Amino acid sequence: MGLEISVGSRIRKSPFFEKTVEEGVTHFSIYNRTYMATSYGDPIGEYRRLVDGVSMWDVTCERQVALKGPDAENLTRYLTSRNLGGLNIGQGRYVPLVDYRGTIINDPVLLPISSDEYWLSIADSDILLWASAIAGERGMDVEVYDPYVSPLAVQGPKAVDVVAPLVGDWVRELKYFAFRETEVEGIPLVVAKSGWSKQGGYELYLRDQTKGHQLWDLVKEAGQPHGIGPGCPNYIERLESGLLSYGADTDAQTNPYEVGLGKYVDLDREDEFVGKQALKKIHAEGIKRQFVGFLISGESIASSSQHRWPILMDGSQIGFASAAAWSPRINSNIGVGLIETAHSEAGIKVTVCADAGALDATVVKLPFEIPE
Ligand code: THG
Repeated sequence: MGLEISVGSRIRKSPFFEKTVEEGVTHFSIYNRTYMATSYGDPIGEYRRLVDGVSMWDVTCERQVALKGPDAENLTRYLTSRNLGGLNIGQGRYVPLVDYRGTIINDPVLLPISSDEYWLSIADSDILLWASAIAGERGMDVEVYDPYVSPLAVQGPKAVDVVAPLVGDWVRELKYFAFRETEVEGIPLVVAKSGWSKQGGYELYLRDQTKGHQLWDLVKEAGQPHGIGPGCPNYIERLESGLLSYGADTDAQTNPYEVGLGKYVDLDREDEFVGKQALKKIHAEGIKRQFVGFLISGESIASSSQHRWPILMDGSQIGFASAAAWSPRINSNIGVGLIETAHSEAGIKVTVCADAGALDATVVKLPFEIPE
């Protein structure tokens, strides 16, 4: 049955949208009310390109929420459980956000643009509404808005050899999550060492939405000698690397401790932040679920399914798998998911109720071990 989703004007199109279509994109998802390319029809080829070479992908859906004004820094600190210490302009950080119940509501990358301007580069939930409501209720002197900036990711071991000739050799020295504002052939960019893969690479944040095609072509051309090709936030590589996918791996009860983000919670901070009291309680009581990996038996399974797969132990459900796929490097099916802490130790045998039937699986720690 050829079910299709209509492409209309109420969902945002990226400035690279036509380029992705020209490159042969076959699937989109919707993320932050934006079309997000998720496949070019060749999952293993796209994976290989990322792991062995270089891939470029459109993450316009990772919207920026700009906080600007005298209280921008106060608001930033109040919104996240992380202790930001001395914030350095030009040095980004991963800053999970929780609500007043201590539940994760987003896991943005923070970009301190200047002393009175901070961007939250967000995952899939409405942080603009959240941040502007909190700022308004607290009477803070800060503007909260979408600055219309669209990231283009260049990822893979050869990404540096594509981006350095284009932008400058200084990108070779950038620390992880560090960034700088620059221009390439008149295109205003923020260039960051970041991206949702563990293969290394950069994100080029496009600041002029009329120049998407031009930027796409420049990157593609610079990447030709290195075999660059189009890709998407990669389903298989992120599983292997144990990168969290907010909204896929998390549910309406997930707290940071369950999914390995406890290191971004500082309960000893003297200042208040959203969720502090709830997180103290959760921490004192101990977590009931844990985010783990699964090595899953059987023939190669297609990338996951439309639903979460129940995980059983001795016939009772102990959690769910939120994503699963064949891993070419591990040479096995793998998955990730949240299961009861009591049964989350590495080596425990479980059953994954996949679409195609019950599969034997073993619990492993994240990230997966990748053989050389
Ligand atoms: N790009 C941009 N914004 C984003 C994402 C992105 N916002 C939402 C989402 N993706 C954020 N999620 C992550 C999760 C992990 C990492 C990056 C984005 C990551 N983590 C490293 C790790 O786990 O090893 C480093 C963590 C650290 O140093 O603290 O890279 O893709 N623009």
